[in-house]
Amino acid sequence: MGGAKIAAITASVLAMAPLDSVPRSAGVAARPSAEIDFDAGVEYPAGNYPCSVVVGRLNADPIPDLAVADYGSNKVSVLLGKGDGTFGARHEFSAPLLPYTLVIGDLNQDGREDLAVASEGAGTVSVLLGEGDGTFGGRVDLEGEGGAYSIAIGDLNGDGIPDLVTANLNLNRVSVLLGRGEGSFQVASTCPTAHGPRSVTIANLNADQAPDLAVACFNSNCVSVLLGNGDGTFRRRKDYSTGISPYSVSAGFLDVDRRPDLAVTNLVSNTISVLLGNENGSFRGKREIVTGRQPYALAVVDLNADGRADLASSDLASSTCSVLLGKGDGGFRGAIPLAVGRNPQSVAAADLNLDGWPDLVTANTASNTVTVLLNRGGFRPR
Ligand SMILES: [Ca+2]
Ligand SMILES: [Ca+2]
Ligand SMILES: [Ca+2]
Ligand SMILES: [Ca+2]
Repeated sequence: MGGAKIAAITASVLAMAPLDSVPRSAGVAARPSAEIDFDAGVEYPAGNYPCSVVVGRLNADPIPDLAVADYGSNKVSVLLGKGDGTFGARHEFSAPLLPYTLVIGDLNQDGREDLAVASEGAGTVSVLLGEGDGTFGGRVDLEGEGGAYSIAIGDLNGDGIPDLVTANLNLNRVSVLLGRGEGSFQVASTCPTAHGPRSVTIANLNADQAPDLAVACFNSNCVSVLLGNGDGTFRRRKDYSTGISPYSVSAGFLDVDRRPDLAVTNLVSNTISVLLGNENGSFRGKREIVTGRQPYALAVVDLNADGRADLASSDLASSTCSVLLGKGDGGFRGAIPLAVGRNPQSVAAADLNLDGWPDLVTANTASNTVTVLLNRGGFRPR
């Protein structure tokens, strides 16, 4: 169905609103299309220049919470969910200089979620051990290689303990940190990538059981794919062409063949490159999907419950979150822009109010906020 898309919601409404200490509604209906149905975005204060937002369960209840890397204030902000899609007051925890991205996982195997933060300025990865009540105790700064802009979490060597991998922008490689299980890590290996690795994701891209890596390489307009050996080491990379200035990469099933595909945001092209996966972990058939301006990050998620993965991008220059509904064949419908705070750099998808519909949250670097977009669902799969 080729339903007409309504024009972009103006972000200027948000841009002119004063920043205050209480959450506020964007005041515009974020419902530009009958194809999706979202409430207007609600903004919550974060720290200074929030670069990255992730969702996890940081206290004892089953309600999703938010953790934010506040690049400009050298903090991590935690906002605990209330269960209805709203969030409580922000709590700050210390991070090293210029925290850029973060991940959530139980790093010390005590049943409580922890944080791992990649700090650009300090060149370290820091572990903040969770107390299980939404607070974090000791911070452990791991020896890093420097320039770690992006971090991903997963069990890379199959021992059941979460491991970390960082994309080290200026060194043109990724570093693998294998977890020991008590919250400490050893730098196990480094692997060369193409020039300018900005973002790394962990996914099983071929038919074996070993996790693989995909790395968006900003300066060489490609994604480097490193197939895993299952022991924390990786084979020599293969590069696949993207649009111009690829920033973030995510994996997901974007067509029907159940082989993982890749989606990559391109800052200069204002597109997402879709690369369809082959069974052996190689990729084919690059398509360019138009987003808002300067898409930094993206999420792969089925927003309209039709069984087909959709995409959501955080478009920095247009201050939108673009929703791109999947057709199930690797193609996508036209971008539906949702208004968020100013200059969003990060987006995450999760069911924040536990109604069964995935919601979206962005981290907005210029308004020092996160925007929560609740998915009202209600439409019917076609
Ligand atoms: Ca823990
Ligand atoms: Ca492991
Ligand atoms: Ca869908
Ligand atoms: Ca929901």
